[in-house]
Amino acid sequence: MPIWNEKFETMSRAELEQEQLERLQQTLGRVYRRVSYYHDLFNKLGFDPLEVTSREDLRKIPFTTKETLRIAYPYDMFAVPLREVVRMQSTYGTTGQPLIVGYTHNDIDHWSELTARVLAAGGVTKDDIIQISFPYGLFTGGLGFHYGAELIGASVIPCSDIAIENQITIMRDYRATVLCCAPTFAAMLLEILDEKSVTPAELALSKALFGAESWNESFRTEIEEQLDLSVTDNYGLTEVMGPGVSYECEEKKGLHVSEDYFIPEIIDPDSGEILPEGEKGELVLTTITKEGYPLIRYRTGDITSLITEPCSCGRSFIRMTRVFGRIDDMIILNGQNMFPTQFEQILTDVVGKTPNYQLVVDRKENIDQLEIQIEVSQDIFDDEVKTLNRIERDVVREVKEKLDFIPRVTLVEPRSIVRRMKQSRVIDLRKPE
Ligand code: DLL
Repeated sequence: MPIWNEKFETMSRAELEQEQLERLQQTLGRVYRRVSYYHDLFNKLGFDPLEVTSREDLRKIPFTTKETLRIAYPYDMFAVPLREVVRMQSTYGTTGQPLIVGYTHNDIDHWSELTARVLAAGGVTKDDIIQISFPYGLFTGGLGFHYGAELIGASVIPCSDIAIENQITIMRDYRATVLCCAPTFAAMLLEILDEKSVTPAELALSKALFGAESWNESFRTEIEEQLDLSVTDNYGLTEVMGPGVSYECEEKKGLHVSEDYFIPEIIDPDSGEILPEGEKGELVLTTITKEGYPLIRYRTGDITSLITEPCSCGRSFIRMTRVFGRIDDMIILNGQNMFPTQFEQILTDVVGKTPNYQLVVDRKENIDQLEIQIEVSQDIFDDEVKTLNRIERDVVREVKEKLDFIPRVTLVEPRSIVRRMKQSRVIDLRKPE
């Protein structure tokens, strides 16, 4: 698979670290001069950006949290005057107060470079026809990939606000070779292709790039087999840029972080201690090129780990493992921490493919209760009670064995659980403590 930017993506670690240091020094100077939050913070700490001589000096600065960004809403974290901002994007806003992020011309150019790397690593070339099914608008997925795809020279079909049935017609008639979307969209696509009896042979798709939500290896296998294509994962977040922070290559063994733009760290989410290499914890990112909305040691809330071992693709960037979950999505049941992805794996193993599901948490007489609602296909639903009972029993047994908790399982008909991008899998009915 061609590497989009050989010079940077395969740079020696020594050169890369030197580049990072220089970009970090510039960024720290910029935020000190232009963002009052960092100006006051550095003064309080007695931290002088001019004295930064190694990447490790970064550790002297406390983390930036989402709360800080919320307090600064709308424009107080911007590091340039609004006349230099050429685009604004916002967090999707499904929960809490949205955040606005501003980009300068240079930021947009950098962002296009970053998503071009993601697309090229997923096999996209100028000969491809790429259907971008991420929402365009304040959400960063649509426009983020659009610019990267144009930079590569692929033919873009900006397809977001069209009903999925019509997207299938477009995909087939326009001979789209690449699909760029959220895993939720892909799951719905599979269902509708099946209902309409559209076969992969009628489509020209050979690659798909999924991001914006967590998904798992079983789903990759399922979609690769059913649609006869290759799928890669990519990760990003609005506050830090949008898509383009990290991406899988053809090896599909972790996501390369574009380290010439972002410095990653992994911390213990409770203590804030930096964790040893390879340990799972919260990802913290520092932007080192951004002009409009630079962030220093931003706590992403995403759980992952870093892999420093070189990848056989030739890229020298560190890799992060698939996002295991978000700290906000962690469910605490009778004092034990669990993540939806852990349930998802169990359900996938029992049902044979990743089902649509929902975790409903409640508390009765001071004891936490969990109901797992699982959508099953119409055939299974109409099948003998024996099959339904087996699924219920197996899920209860596996959850008890793997997560040490006894849930209640309810099997529901297809399409009875909301399936929407970024929809949380957890409904917590417990009153706040
Ligand atoms: O989801 C940006 C994006 C768009 C990334 C398209 C990839 C593709 P936000 O709406 O700000 O931005 O949501 C960011 O989504 O903190 C993660 O929790 C989650 N997320 C993003 N990519 C992945 C992924 C975009 N590949 C939040 N796997 C992040 C798991 C992901 N979770």
